[in-house]
Amino acid sequence: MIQIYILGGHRTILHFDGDGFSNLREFLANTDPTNLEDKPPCWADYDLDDDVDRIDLAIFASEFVPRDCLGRNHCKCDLDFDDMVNELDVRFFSKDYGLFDCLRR
Ligand SMILES: [Ca+2]
Ligand SMILES: [Ca+2]
Ligand SMILES: [Ca+2]
Repeated sequence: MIQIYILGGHRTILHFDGDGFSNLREFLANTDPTNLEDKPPCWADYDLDDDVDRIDLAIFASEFVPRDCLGRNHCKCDLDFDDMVNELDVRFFSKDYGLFDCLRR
């Protein structure tokens, strides 16, 4: 959570171009937060079946516990790469939930 403030302050959780994704998400995905057409790819398609559905939710829920994701405990649901699956990852996951055609994004 501390990294969020270092990366750009409170405004990084906002989104300015209206594409529905936060500036932090666009920063992490290397997409343009001022371009409505440039959107981050699906991150939460954990089972790689081209959508983000209840199966991905079950995978997310299995990792959503306070634990260290470093080393052998790698967590695929740590979407912001802060070595924890926490509330910020929930925010990212919830934005992806219901997306389909993930392989074409
Ligand atoms: Ca954008
Ligand atoms: Ca999926
Ligand atoms: Ca995380």
